[in-house]
Amino acid sequence: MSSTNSSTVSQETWESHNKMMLEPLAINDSEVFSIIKKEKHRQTYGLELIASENFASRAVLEALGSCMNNKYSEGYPGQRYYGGTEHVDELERLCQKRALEAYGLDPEKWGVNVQPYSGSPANFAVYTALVEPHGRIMGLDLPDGGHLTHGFMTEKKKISATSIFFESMPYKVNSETGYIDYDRLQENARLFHPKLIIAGTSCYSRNLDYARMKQIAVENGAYLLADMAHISGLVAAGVVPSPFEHCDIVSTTTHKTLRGCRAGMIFYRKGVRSVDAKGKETMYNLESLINQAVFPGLQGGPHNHAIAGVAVALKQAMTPEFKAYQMQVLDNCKVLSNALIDHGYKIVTGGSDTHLILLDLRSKGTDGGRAEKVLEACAIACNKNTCPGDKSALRPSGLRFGSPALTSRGLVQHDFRKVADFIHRGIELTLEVQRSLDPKAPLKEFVQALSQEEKFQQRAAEIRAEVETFAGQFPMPGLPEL
Ligand code: DSN
Repeated sequence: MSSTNSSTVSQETWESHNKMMLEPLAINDSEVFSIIKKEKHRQTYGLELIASENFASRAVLEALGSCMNNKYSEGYPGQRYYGGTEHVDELERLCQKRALEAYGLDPEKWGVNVQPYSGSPANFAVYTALVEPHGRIMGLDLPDGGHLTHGFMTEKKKISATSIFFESMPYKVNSETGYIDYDRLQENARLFHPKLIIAGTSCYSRNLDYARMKQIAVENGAYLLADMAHISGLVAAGVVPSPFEHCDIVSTTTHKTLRGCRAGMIFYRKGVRSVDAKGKETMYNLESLINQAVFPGLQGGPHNHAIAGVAVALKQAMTPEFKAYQMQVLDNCKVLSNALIDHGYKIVTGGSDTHLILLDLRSKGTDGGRAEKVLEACAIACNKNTCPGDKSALRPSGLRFGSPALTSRGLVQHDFRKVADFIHRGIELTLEVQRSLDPKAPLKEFVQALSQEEKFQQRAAEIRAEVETFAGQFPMPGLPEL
């Protein structure tokens, strides 16, 4: 319907405005459309091995791209600061219900906040709720496989806001074995008296000992927070140990192994926290503290389109197909690990219980930064990562690989052997480029040689062409065009 002459601007401009509002992206903004198409091509014809990434399903992306994007609804279901919230209330309650069901949680004993914008805000909300300013937290050190938001700082500088606003003391892995040193964590916790201990990782390939960490937390009167962001899909499928048995709070992102859209959730316990020798009960008081920390403490209106996408992902996570997918994720990761060991590589801890591995390149005489660049030139996406015992985070020795994204495209064991072969060829090329340079040549010189010397360009192009043919065979989940 067109408007009449009563519009503020000329009728022609107004009609053009109304047309613009209905145009598809390809017509309306060909520049952004073409960038998205290029990214889609990269994802489709490359090997996506970044352990924290995945490919969301079509249904998740449809919910994410829906009209739920348009609605403000500060507050919680039934208590909003805006009108017109009946449907977002229904959606948020559905998402909460599915979140508890997906992890087999009794609503009398657990609650969940599904409003965090992502994992970092979720963790900051937990600290804001439970730890006073400059209160003490202990998380796995980032160079040992922890996460920035677990209190990361260096000797020279407090890097993460979680180390600026809270006092952080890291725990470490054993630099020989690569496994978390729980004895040292216990000793240090006895000295440091943390208010909160974080059981969570972003580059650690083994199951965590939640029972041991709970014991350490109880000994110090600390809360135990599991940040299960990397493994939340594996936990939902029941293929790795669940943190819910032992932890007080569980935070997560929703887009890694859980395979939803980018968002976060915080689960918190309700009911009795502890009973003393005289039988006196202390109750948890997490629900209001955490809800208030998320809103109005740190966030404004929830991203209702993201909550819609998460709700869809959680429904999918309760299906037998999702469990089969997660079992395949674990098997594919083991195959990748073993195939790389067969090619002569060292894998930190010797393997994996999860969806990721960390390949240590020190014995090969190269490092993660250089290998990452070559693999990228070969259409293989992964990331450099520090290895236990690395002297400098500026020259990380390892590469982190994960199986979730490619498994979502249907790759199975024999495909992952082929993936390992491609990685091996990329690393061989890395060593060749490196041999052509002074051993102390900086990364910039390495990248120049790779991109400018014809023989290296040609080798990378050959591998890339094979990778693209291989990857292009597998279907890509998501929206058909975008
Ligand atoms: N950046 C994510 C990862 O790659 O592990 C964690 O937030």
